Amino acid sequence: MTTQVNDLLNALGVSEAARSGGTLAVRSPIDGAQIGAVHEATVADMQAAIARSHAAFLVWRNVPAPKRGELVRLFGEELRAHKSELGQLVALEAGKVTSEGDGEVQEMIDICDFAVGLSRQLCGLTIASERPGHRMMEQWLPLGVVGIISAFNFPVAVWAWNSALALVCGNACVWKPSEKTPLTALATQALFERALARYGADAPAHLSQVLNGGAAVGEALVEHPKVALLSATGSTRMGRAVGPKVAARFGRSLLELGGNNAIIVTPSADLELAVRGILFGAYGTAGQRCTTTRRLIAHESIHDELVARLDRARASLKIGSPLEAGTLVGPLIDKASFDHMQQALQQARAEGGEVSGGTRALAEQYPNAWYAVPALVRMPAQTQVVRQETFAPILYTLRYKTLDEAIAMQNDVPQGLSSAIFTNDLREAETFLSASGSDCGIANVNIGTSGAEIGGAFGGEKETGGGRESGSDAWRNYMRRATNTVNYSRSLPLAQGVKFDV
Ligand code: UN1
Repeated sequence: MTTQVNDLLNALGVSEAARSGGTLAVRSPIDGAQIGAVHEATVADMQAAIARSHAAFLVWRNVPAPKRGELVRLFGEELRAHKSELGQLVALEAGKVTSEGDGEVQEMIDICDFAVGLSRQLCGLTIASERPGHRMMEQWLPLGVVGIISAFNFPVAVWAWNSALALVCGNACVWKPSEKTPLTALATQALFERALARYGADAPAHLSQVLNGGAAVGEALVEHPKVALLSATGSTRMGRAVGPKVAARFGRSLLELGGNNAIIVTPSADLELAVRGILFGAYGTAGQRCTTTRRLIAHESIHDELVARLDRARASLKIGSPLEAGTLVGPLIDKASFDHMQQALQQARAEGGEVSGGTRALAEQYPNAWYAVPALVRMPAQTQVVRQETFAPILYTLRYKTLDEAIAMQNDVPQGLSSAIFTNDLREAETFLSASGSDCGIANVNIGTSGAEIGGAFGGEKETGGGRESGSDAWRNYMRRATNTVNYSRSLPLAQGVKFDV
């Protein structure tokens, strides 16, 4: 495992010195083996990095946006050329199955392409002025230093959503990755630096920096007054700590926090499609996506049949090393995660749930890793445990009588990220998407809750934090809006008919 990781890091351009001899031990969730010892930044390092980043911003903001796009285009080229190496490293460090590791790098490439196009379309409005000989317009201007805190489960793609947009928008970035995935971050940084070197002299150094370290280093990023936007992905608990601190200094934050995503299946649904959508949503990535399907709300007329089919399919999912062909469910990230899963299952039983699966798997083969049999839990009602996000492969199943009841149940959780309905009834689909339907940032019909494309805005409401990243007009988060009124007449009329004649 270590040799494999070292070969990949060499190919990706991460120096031996950067990945060994440090205090942050990195373990592969595949077998628990140590695969690196990364140097940790101090709070002072973070502060110095933010100062360098601000200096880079002062230069970069004046480079025309389409020229800034050229840097992101070159970065996208590096990612294309190294897709399989970086994807493999994601598999080794985060424990994702290879196709999902590769898919994550594809997501980075896609957002780079999107950002390059955007670099010629950072448009503001022209607005009619009530005054003769006046023109009003708005401009979108670079914002400043963008701090990015990312989670282990999408160790590189979510950073790319933020940084590709932030860079074309004229900002400089400082990245604090998850302590569980520092190697993929170093590799991404190395690829970015190659792009920077190819771009040449117009780009300032320190346009994008990565600092590995613990909570104190992250906190220094959150609290620094020069960080204009702090984009954080992770648990609602983390967001509760970060959001108020950024707000207290009137900084901007973009929060992408927990989800508790449900799929409603109605009597008219294509059950075959629904089973496939629910299986990937609930158990893909071993239940460790913020968009993972955690609840199934099925109509009482089809509930038993659907749940029985799901349960059979669940039991046949191949659990194993993500590097082996055919594996669909890899390991949990660590023991703490497995323990949380067990606690949730125990609580579910106490609340009347009937649990299938959920036990430890492959313990003999991998005594230091944490594989779990995906769990399906038939719940009598949406009890407390169902209302919380447990970052593990647990699907709670619930039954409903009327669509109104199903939608109310789907919305009756603190989180509001993703949701879906499987139906062939147009009325049901449109009701679900309407103002009185799903209250989530993402609402789908006949596809699952996870695996969103980058072209749409990504994020959700309530405890999910309200942020929108990635596609659509999410770029506006990374810019400041200036409203300009230009007077090209020879008089000075005041708005609203106010007179002030001197
Ligand atoms: C996350 O889990 O933080 O929609 C992001 C999806 C992925 C992104 C998930 N494109 O599942």
